[in-house]
Amino acid sequence: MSEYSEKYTEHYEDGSSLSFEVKKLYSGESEYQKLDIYETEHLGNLMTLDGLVMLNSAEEFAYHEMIAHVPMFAHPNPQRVLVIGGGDGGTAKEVLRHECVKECVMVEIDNLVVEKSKEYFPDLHDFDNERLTLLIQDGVQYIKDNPGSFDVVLIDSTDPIGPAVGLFQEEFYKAVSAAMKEDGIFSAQSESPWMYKDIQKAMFADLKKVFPVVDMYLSFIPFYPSGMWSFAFASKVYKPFEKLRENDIKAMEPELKYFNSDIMRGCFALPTFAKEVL
Ligand code: AG3
Repeated sequence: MSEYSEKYTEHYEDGSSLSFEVKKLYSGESEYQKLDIYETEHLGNLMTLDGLVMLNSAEEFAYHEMIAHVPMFAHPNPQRVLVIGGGDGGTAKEVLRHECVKECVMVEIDNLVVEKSKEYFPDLHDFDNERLTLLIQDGVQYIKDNPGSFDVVLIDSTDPIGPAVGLFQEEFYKAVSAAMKEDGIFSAQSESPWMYKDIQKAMFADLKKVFPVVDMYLSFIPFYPSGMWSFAFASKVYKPFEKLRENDIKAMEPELKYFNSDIMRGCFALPTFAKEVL
């Protein structure tokens, strides 16, 4: 066993970090980023990209259920859904739990993440689902080429470094809006209010230039810095609870481990220091 750490450099300069006892299973590099996979003692396998924690198999549900089900249940009838990034397949798997979804298109730039997720995270994804269309290409370009067709768009990216930089810009959000139907809903991982406030401020300011409804919601995710993580909710028309599919939430609840109808309402409650970002 050795120790893997993600340093809290953005916020604390005292060298504190998030650490796991690990055994390395895989290490490789694609043309986009460095991918490492470790085995942990109690939390299953752990994936990092460019040294940043993406997920572990025991706790991934706190991220994937929340990025997917909040916007999905806020939409009255999501049939066509687009996932940008999310190469491990976890976000698309949650989307496909919704029976109303006719097609989930997942656009991931880096095939290495998809391949290694298949190998090391067998329960995380639903890649064989016939309603899933998996494309290995640049999501920014895909969005530009496919206007008007999606009910829900989800951005499951890494931090704004390397291949994800373009996913945090106003120009991209404009293209996302154009790719959405007139009542479309969007969500994206939006970092931690404790650690990445500057990124958040820029991101939410850009989203507000493009979408009439912009809000932030939280999940408590032990494998990310600070344990408190946020998501941006943006929409062309509907507010989060306006068209809430309450009965569908009740029907899915027994399958899920984090999301439920109380969380749907409660996750938009923000501590005062986080609210400032909006
Ligand atoms: N998406 C990455 C969230 C950002 C993590 N940042 C960090 N550790 N500093 C996760 C991919 C899961 N599908």
